[in-house]
Amino acid sequence: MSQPKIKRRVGKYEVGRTIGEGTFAKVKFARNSETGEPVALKILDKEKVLKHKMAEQIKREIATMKLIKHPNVVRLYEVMGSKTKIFIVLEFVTGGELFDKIVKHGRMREEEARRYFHQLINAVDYCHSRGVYHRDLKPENLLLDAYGNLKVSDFGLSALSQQVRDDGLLHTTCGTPNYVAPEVLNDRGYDGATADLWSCGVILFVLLAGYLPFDDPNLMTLYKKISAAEFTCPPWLSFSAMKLITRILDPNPMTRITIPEILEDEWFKKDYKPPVFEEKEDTNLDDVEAVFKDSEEHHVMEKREEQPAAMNAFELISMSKGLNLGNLFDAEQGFKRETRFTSKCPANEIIHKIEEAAKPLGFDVHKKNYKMRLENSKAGRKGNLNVATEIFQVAPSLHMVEVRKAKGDTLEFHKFYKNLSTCLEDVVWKTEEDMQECWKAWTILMECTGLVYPSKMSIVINGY
Ligand code: 3AM
Repeated sequence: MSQPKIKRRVGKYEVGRTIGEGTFAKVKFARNSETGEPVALKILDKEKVLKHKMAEQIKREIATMKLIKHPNVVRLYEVMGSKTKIFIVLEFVTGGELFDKIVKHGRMREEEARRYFHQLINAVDYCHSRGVYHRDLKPENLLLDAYGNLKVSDFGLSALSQQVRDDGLLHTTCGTPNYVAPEVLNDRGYDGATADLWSCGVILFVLLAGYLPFDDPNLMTLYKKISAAEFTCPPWLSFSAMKLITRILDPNPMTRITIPEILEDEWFKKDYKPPVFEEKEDTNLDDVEAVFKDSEEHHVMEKREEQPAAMNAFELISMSKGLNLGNLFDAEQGFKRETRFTSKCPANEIIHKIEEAAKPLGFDVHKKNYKMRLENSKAGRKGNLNVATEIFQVAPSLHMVEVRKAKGDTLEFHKFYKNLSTCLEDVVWKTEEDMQECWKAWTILMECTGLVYPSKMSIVINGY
C-alpha cells in the first residue's frame, strides 16, 4: 500500500504534482533542476496533436509564442517531445484565476474591471498583431501573477483542443460555449481576431455584472441567445460601459468593434497606459522544429526514479492536517487543490465510507487498489469535477488519506470536500487542534530523550 514514490524527470525538469487536467492536456508543476525555477508543464498526446491538419499552424503559433515576452501573456519557455508526448514548458503563475475573485467577492467596481480589461486587450492586441489567435478565451485562461497582474494563458495553443474535421474547418470539441462567438457556434469557419474580441466582451460583462450575459441550462436555447446577442445589462452599469459592451457583443463579426476602435473608446481610454516591455530577440526555435520533425535523436529524456522507501511516519503525519477547511487556503499557492487526513480505520472501511459519502453527492466511484477516482456526472463551472483519493499506510493501524482535485473547478472541490468531511467525521483520526497537541507532546518527548526529529517534523513543530 505505501508504495515507493516515483520521481519523474523530463529533460532538465523535475516533475511534481498535477495542477489541472483538461480533455486534451494535463498541467503539472515542475522545477528546472539547473536554475531551481518553477514552471508549469503542459503535457499533450503527440499522436492527437500531430494527426490533425493543424500541425503546421500549431507549430507556427508555438514558434511565435516563444518569441513573445509580453507582461500579460504567460511565457512559453520551450517545447520538448518524447516518442508519445509533447511537453510545453510555461511560466508558472501563482496568483490563481481571475474568476475566482468574482466567485469569492462578486462583481468588480468599474475601475478594477477596467484595469484587467486593459491588460486583456493589451495581450490580445499584441498576439493578434503577430498572427496568433487564442480562439478559446475563457475564465480558466485568465490567471493572475503574484502582483495581481493578468496573464493570459494558452495563446496559440488552443487550436490543440479543437479539431479539424473532414471539412477542414475548426470545430470546438468541448467546454462551455458561454464565451464563444456566434460565428464559431454556427460552425461556418471564422476569423480568429473578431471571435477573440467577442470573448473579451463576455469576460468584461462578467467582471462588471458578476454573472454571464448568455446562460441557459438548455444548450439549444443558449445557442439561440448567443446568436441573437440577446443579453440585458444590469442597471448598475455606467452608460459608457454598456455602450462598449454592446459594440463588442455584436453578433455580426463584420460590424463588431475592432481593437483600434476599442483603444479609442471613451470608457476604455480612462487611465489607460500602453504597456512598456522588451521583446526577446535572440530566441532559438530549434526545439519547436525538433518536436514537429519527430526524429528520435531529438526526443527528450524521460526518467522515472524510484525514491527510497516511502516517507516515514513523522513526515506523513506532518502532511496531514485533519479535516479543517482552513487548510484549503494556502498563502503561497492560493486555493489548494489537495488535502490530507489521517485515520485509524482499516483501508477498506475508509474506501467504503468515502464511497458512501460521494455517491449521494452525484459522484460515480471508480476504485483501483487503494486509489479511487470520484467523477461527478453533472458539469460544473469548469466541466465535471473529478476527485482522486489515495490511501497510504503509515503504520499497521494508521493510514493517511490524500484527497486531490483531478479536474474541474477548485472552489467546487472545496464545497465537495466540506460535504465529504461531514460524512467522514467518524473515520478521521486527528483534527488540526489534536495534531497541534500531538506535536507539542512529541517536542517534549524528543527534548527529554535527546532524540533528533526528522527534518520535516521539526519544521512543523517550530511552525506552531
Ligand atoms: O484546475 P484549475 O482551474 O485550478 O489555472 C489552470 C487550471 O487550474 C492551471 O492548470 C489548470 C488546468 O489548466 N494552469 C494552467 N497554466 C498554468 C500556469 N502557467 C496554470 N497554473 C499555473 N501556471
